[in-house]
Amino acid sequence: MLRNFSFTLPENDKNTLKKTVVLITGANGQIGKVLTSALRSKYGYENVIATDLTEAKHNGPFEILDITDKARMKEIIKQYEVDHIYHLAAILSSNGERNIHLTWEVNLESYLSMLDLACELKIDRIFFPSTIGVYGPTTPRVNTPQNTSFVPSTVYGISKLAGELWNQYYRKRYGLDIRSIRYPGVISYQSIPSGGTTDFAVEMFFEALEKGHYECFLRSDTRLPMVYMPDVIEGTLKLMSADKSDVSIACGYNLASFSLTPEELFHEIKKHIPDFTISYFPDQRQQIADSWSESIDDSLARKDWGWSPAYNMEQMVVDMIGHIKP
Ligand code: VAH
Repeated sequence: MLRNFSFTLPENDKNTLKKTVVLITGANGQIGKVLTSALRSKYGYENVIATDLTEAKHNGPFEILDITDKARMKEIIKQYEVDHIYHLAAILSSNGERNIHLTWEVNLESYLSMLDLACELKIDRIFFPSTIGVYGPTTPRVNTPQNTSFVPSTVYGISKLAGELWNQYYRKRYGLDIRSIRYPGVISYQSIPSGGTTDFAVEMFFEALEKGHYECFLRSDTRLPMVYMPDVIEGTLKLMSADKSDVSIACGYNLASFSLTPEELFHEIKKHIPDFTISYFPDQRQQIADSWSESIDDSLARKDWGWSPAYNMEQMVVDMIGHIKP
């Protein structure tokens, strides 16, 4: 005979049954778009709340959020009972120079408000994307160490470096679990980035296929570190799921994959599109690129949480063309 019984879960078990809810800001951006769908595959569509300034097509919950609006940010975090935040909203290096005060407000002040909310609302984990933009003219350009001289020359770099320092401070003083990566230039086929200095490496593919010619805004021999989007996603999720005890720093981890010059990328693309031509008209972005490094020592990321990129430049080019061509 079946017996009727009921039981109440102890408080701890209830907590383990709660699904992780993730909030992502800047979800319409180059990384945001791809990361949102990766997070949705991992945590379930309804558990990832995408936010940005304007509505875009998203398969799951979406909220309009201007990150300078702290009250709205708090409302959304409370409404969805958010556990993890990926704070991708930012103004990039080239656009940042056009409005330095807005860039500081968006990239730094809004982030500080978010850190305060994270303490108040007990957010479990935060991801803060930093950048090779924190490097500057005094930073060694080759094999840039994790800890070295940082005197960034753009407001983007200054705001990201300050963000990294606040990460360390909030981790030490309030115990916040903040994780961060210094992304190199990110190459992807899902969208064409704008407002950055490394954008040429994506634009070149689209122009090669659409027009057969690309006019590059950097000098042909400007060597910069790059990473392909699948590795960005893999690495970011790996860092965010690493054991807290393995994450030794809250400022940005140096991250490297491959480095390239516009000329090298051009020749690699030309192997697949033989009629492709290029011309060079360096603009003000050249100065920014010259202040960054050309290769990076990422041994700490490899040691702490197992960073290991899968794509080299040749494999990335084949994959990019395969996706854009159709
Ligand atoms: C920019 N893509 O060019 C960004 C990036 C590596 C630099 O943060 O501004």
